[in-house]
Parts: sequence; structure tokens; C-alpha cells
Amino acid sequence: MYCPWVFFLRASAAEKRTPASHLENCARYSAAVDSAAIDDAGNPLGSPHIWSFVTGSTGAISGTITYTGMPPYTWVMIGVFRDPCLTDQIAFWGMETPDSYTIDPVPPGTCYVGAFMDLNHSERPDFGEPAGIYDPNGDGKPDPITVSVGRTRSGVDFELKYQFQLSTISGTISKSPDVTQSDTTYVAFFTSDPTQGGADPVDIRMLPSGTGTYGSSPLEYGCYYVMCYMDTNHNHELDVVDDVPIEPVGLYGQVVQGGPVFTPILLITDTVGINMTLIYFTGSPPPTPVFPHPRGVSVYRGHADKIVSWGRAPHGIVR
Ligand SMILES: [Ca+2]
Ligand SMILES: [Ca+2]
Ligand SMILES: [Ca+2]
Repeated sequence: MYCPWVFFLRASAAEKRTPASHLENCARYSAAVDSAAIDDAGNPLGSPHIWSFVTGSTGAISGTITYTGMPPYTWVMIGVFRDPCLTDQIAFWGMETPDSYTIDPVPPGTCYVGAFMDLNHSERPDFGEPAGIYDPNGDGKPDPITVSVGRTRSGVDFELKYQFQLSTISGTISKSPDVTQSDTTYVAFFTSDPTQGGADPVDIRMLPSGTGTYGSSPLEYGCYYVMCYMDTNHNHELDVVDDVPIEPVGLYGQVVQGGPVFTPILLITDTVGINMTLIYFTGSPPPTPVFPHPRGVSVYRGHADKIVSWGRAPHGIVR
């Protein structure tokens, strides 16, 4: 067994370790007490002893990883993540072969679980390596589990049924009724949230008729954000006035008060059904407010070849 979240303490008899200054929250520690230790009466410890404990208020996850491919098997790395796109890792565990597992400690709360077989021992997913997610409803997206303090969430079983490979994102682009034009639509694929600024698309596809089916280039596995806009004035840019795009825009996610909220896509195999509708934001009354304060994410600017940002940009038309 191998768990990077296990820390061994080394301390001399004269050295004290205190939780506040030396121990991390939500971590398992093991204290090795060797036979040089003596009790108050001077009697030596009969044999070395490992004392293991977990800090903080935590829970645990257990289950079984299966794999039907041919041996030889090698390290299976299991990750626990806060988000369904598996980017914010909060715990992980490694084991020598596909097998039953327990991850302890895990911070309490909602989380998602994925695993891969690290064939080349790089400690990261690489092309050709088997992978799987906890997805009991079988829709290809990780399903949430809840970890409670002092409890083990059991039955988190899944198969390494995927294999990391180049995959595509595809879907259909349609128009809302008030979009009457049929100009070129550009579809952009990002690996980070464009509303947070600083994101360059890793792929852009063009639909000359403005609507219909689209498909990305083959992309690396990972987390993706997808948007599109119709370039009605043919300047190869998304035009913006007073923080509002004046050309039809669509995204995979939701438009709420204050701006767009993307739904990230975990790309682990060819992913279909990423459909978007082009709408005019201008003149459309905002839907029922969701956030108590505007998020300040309502500025769009970009270029057909290089969308430089979709986020907190200066006001006005971007050319
Ligand atoms: Ca690897
Ligand atoms: Ca699912
Ligand atoms: Ca334009």
C-alpha cells in the first residue's frame, strides 16, 4: 500500500510536536516508537510499535476498483475531488493492483471519485492508461458522494473501463427565435473558465451557416468549457457594448443574473450532446437573480482566432 497522505513523524525524546504547529488538518500520521523507548519505571519497550492516527474531523471512502484488461497490472491511483470535472483534488490513494480500497482520511462534504492505472509510473494520467469514474447512473459524468465525519462511505465501486485517448466534444447549435441572422458561428473550447479571464481557447471550430452540429478537434482528456458566438458583422470578433455582447452568444451552462456560468465538461471519452443556443443578451431582461451581488462577469471580447478573454475586461466595444 502507498499513501502520500501518510506522514511519518520523527522526533527525539526531547522534541515535542504539537497539533497546532506541526500537524496538518485532515492527514494521517504514523508515529514510530522503537525499542529504545522506556516507560516511567525504566522498562524498555518490548518491540517497535507504529502508532497511527488522523487529525481533524474527517470521514472515509471505501469501495472496489475492477479492471477486465489483461495483466500485468500496476499502480492504481484513486483521486477524490471537490468538483465533478476532477480538478480540485482533496485526497488520494494508491494501490498495487485493482482491488478493494479505503481512503482515510477524506474531508467531509460532497466529492467525486476517479481512478487510473499508472502504467508508466509517472504519477499522472497518460495516453493509453486505463481510467474510470464513480458513475453509478452511467451517464459518463462522475456522480457525487457525501462524506460525513466519523463515517466511511462504502460501496464506491467502479471499473477502469475507459482508456485515456484523444477525444472529441460535439453537439448542436441552435438559435433563439429573435436571432434571425444566419452568419458564421465560432465555437471555442477552453481548458479553464473563460469568465475568469486569461483563458485562450485550445480549439475553435467554425459553422458557416451559424447553426447545426459541431465537433471539436481531437482533444486531450481533461476539463473543458465551451462557448460560441455568431459573427453577424463579419469582423471575426465578438462585439461588446457596455459589458453586453451585441452579437448572439451561447455557452454550455447557464446565463444567470450578472453573467454566464459555465458547466465544465470532463472529457474522458468522446462526449456528445454538448448543445448550445445562440441568444441575444441585449434587450433581454435578466432572469430571476440568483446571486445576491452581481458577479461582474458580463464582458465579452475576443477574436475568431484568439479569444483573449471573457471576463473582467474594460468597458466598451472591443476591436
Ligand atoms: Ca502515467
Ligand atoms: Ca453520472
Ligand atoms: Ca463580430
